[in-house]
Amino acid sequence: MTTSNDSDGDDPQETASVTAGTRSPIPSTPAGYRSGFVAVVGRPNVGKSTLINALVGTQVAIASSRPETTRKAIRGILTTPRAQLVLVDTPGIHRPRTLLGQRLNDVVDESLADVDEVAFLLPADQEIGPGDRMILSRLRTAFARKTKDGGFVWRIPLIAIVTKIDELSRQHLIARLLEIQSFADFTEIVPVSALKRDNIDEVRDVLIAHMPEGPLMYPADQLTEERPEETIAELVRGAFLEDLDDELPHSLAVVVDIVERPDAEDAAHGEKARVLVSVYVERDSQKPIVIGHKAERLVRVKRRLRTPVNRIVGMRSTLELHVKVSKEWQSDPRKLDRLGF
Ligand SMILES: Nc1nc2c(ncn2[C@@H]2O[C@H](COP(=O)(O)OP(=O)(O)OP(=O)(O)O)[C@@H](O)[C@H]2O)c(=O)[nH]1
Ligand SMILES: [Mg+2]
Repeated sequence: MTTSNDSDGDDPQETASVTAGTRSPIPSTPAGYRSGFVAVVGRPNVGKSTLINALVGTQVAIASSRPETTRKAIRGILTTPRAQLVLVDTPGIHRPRTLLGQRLNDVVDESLADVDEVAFLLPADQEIGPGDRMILSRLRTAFARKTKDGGFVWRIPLIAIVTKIDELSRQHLIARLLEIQSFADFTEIVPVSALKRDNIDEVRDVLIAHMPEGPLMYPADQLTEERPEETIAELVRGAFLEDLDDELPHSLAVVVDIVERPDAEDAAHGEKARVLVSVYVERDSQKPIVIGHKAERLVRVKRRLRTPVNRIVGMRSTLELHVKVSKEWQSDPRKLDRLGF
């Protein structure tokens, strides 16, 4: 076990901040500026969070190889000299099996209200399936108007983004693009590989081109709309997702209980902020797995998160992880409420 160098960030560089506490003022908006909200929707695991992170240029949303990673409508903010896009990450749309799944679907419905544009993600390496047809019909209900001849017109632009194009050959990609073109009357279709950063700029430009004119809503250096507590909770959950295998990740819920900053004088004497985090599992038997042999998993997660947590808090911080059991929280409405779902 390596416990050395777990000293919670002694490098002052680590506190250099892009997301730290103080925000710049919002400057006046240039003429012709475009701005608005983009809902990013699609089946679980199609690459929504990965694409948003690639567009924003930093990790605002956690991504993992497991379906149903995203549980909250995280908003990533992309600001360019021409436009500001607020990218609303959504949980993958699926048929719910648990109360948690049902609430995740409600999150999607809420995040669809009031957007200016929809990005519908379809993976290049899979055929269009019933999940995609269900999403399309929900989008029609929310965003389409019936025409006299029985067809539909979209009230807002619907952009198809074909993800994971690194997974297949050019020839197969062309066939997939044609299939997607006949699937729905998309405003535009853009292929991308977020993983290889292939065509990211094109995705950005297409999303901007279809945005209405509007003012800057956030300072140019703000990358997410989450409170620091929420961002840290997601980072902690993401670190455990990476570190754990199999079913356990679905049982995890993370809440930041408090971020305690020292006053100016104590901070000047080198006192760190304290970040108290509760990590909930569903059963007693899961607790030792999350903690790890001789607490090595906790140590590993803390070490991995030291720099990002320091950045978010805006100063050197001690991350305290407390693993607790909240029996069957995924199907208990009161517990779901308390955990913020
Ligand atoms: N090959 C390849 N894999 C990708 C690409 N984009 C995302 N992935 C992988 O696909 C998996 C799912 O990515 P996420 O971004 O978490 O997907 P999501 O749509 O947000 O998933 P949910 O939140 O569960 O709905 C991860 O293992 C990613 O690394 C890509 O461009 N190419
Ligand atoms: Mg996601």
